[in-house]
Amino acid sequence: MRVDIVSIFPEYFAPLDLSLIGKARANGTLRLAVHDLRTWTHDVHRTVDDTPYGGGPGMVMRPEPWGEALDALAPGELSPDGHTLPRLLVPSPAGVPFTQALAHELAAESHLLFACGRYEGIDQRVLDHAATRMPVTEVSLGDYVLFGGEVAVLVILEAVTRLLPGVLGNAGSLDEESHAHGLLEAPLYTKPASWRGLDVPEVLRSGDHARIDRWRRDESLLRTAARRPDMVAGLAPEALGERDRAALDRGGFSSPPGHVAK
Ligand code: JD8
Repeated sequence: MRVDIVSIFPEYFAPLDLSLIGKARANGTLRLAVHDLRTWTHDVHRTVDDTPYGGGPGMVMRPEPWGEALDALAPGELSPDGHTLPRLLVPSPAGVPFTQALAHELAAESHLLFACGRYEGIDQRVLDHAATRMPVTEVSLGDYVLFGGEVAVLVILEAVTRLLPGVLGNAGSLDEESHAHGLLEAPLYTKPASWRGLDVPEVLRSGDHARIDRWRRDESLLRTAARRPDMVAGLAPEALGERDRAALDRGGFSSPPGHVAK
């Protein structure tokens, strides 16, 4: 997969040299380039922002440097070669929520282009113009306010890169994490069996895999009901069996509507 990132803070992306993302870059799975938006300014001050039309606080990113950046990185059919039509991703608190499902969708693309806004954001015409030449998605990490899009791009790239073929070893391939089966994961333990007076739950040391599976399932259900009632409410009725409903009931949680026991 090819990835281009445009930002006024290219130094933000230094962590992408590290760990498994760094390895994916080194072995060619991920071809990543970070670009300084100011490359596409022409004035002595390398200006990228100006005051908002209509008034209001702060500054807005001017369209011209963004237009030139996108022309250079997504030139379309007229390009000399080596260029593919990218999907443009623009982090914004007004975007669609970034989810594991969207991470899977992005992992199937051949070329992603990220535009990192700062200040109050980017002039809308940049996105409107880009949308006439390539798919554009405004994406939000969640309902809290960041200073700009850089951290969102780090998060999105980490979630996407680990889905690329060959990035995770066998350990990860089967896992398909909490968000796939719709529940939070049960707690984890390792050695020693007793630590500072706290013991690993006996069931996990019993070797009884049926009991262990049932215990983990109960813990997942109770955790999810306590922390993410929205996820429990969103489960398909057939996702909860009798024993699941009994576990929730023992924990003082009511199960969402489902099949009535006969
Ligand atoms: C991009 C500028 C800051 C946004 C005024 C100052 C994502 N989940 C998320 N929260 N915030 C962002 C995000 C914030 C950004 C930019 C993403 C560019 N800002 C602005 C509008 C209100 N502040 C985000 N993804």
